[in-house]
Amino acid sequence: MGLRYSIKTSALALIGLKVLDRPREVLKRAADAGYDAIDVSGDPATITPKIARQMARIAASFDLKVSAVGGAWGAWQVGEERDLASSDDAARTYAVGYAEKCIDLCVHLGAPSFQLCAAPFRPQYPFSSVPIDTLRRNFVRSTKEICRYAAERGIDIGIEPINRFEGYPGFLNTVADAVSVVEEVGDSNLGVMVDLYRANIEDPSVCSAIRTAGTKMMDVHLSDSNRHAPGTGHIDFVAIIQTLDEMQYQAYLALGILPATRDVETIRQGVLETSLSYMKQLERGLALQKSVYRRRTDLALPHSHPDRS
Ligand SMILES: [Mn+2]
Repeated sequence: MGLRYSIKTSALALIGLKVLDRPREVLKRAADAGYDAIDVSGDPATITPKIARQMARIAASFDLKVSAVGGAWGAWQVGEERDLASSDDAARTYAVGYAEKCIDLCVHLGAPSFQLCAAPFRPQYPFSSVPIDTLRRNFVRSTKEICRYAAERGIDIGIEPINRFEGYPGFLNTVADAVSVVEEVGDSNLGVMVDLYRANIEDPSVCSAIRTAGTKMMDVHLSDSNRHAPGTGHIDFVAIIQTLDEMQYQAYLALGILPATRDVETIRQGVLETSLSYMKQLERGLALQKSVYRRRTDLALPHSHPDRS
């Protein structure tokens, strides 16, 4: 089926491969590991247009595309408030401005899409201090502004639902929430990014999250239930690959592991060795199943059983 794989630059940084410090060496390592693309962390304050264009050129020299720019929305990532759902209009506008700078970064990098989240500055668990309707109204307004800016530059926007611990409990936690916001905004350049680790926490099942996103799905963010390498947790990747195959999914699976362990050697293996080989072995397994069952139209593939969805 030939899925395409991208690697987040933030995952490479976990093992000391910082793309801004040593772009040629780091991008070569990503290409040698078998990735098709990189997913660049949204840091427009550091990645100037010149640096971005240079990064894209070096990536292209190794046959790597730039699949997306990922938003740094969490306060832990940047230490400042970037809250698209804020009722403080100055704070909300500041977050929209950050998104616009990241959209410019997409243009310089040749990345087709940028990712949005609704992330409060302070944790809200277990209940949001702001009514859900208010959060939604603010977020929809921000998203409309961002989509307009992005459309003028040929960039797509993907909303990534996040769990109650990182986001707002009750708002934009599930893929169904994200799809309903996409439908309300109604812009054609707006879709959903499905993060498997996060969908595993809040959605009915990871495969149902993927099906719910359907044709609105942009990239899939790849990690297991423990946010470590695929195969180390309890997400059913056979069922996921089969679901993506049935949907004729064309975009990327972007590896974004962030395990609790700080053991650099196991993270290195996950980033550079095991994740891709594991996924590609499962793809080969599915191809074998399909060839066995091709002539037996009376039989469903083993993993098509409804219990697996
Ligand atoms: Mn993600």
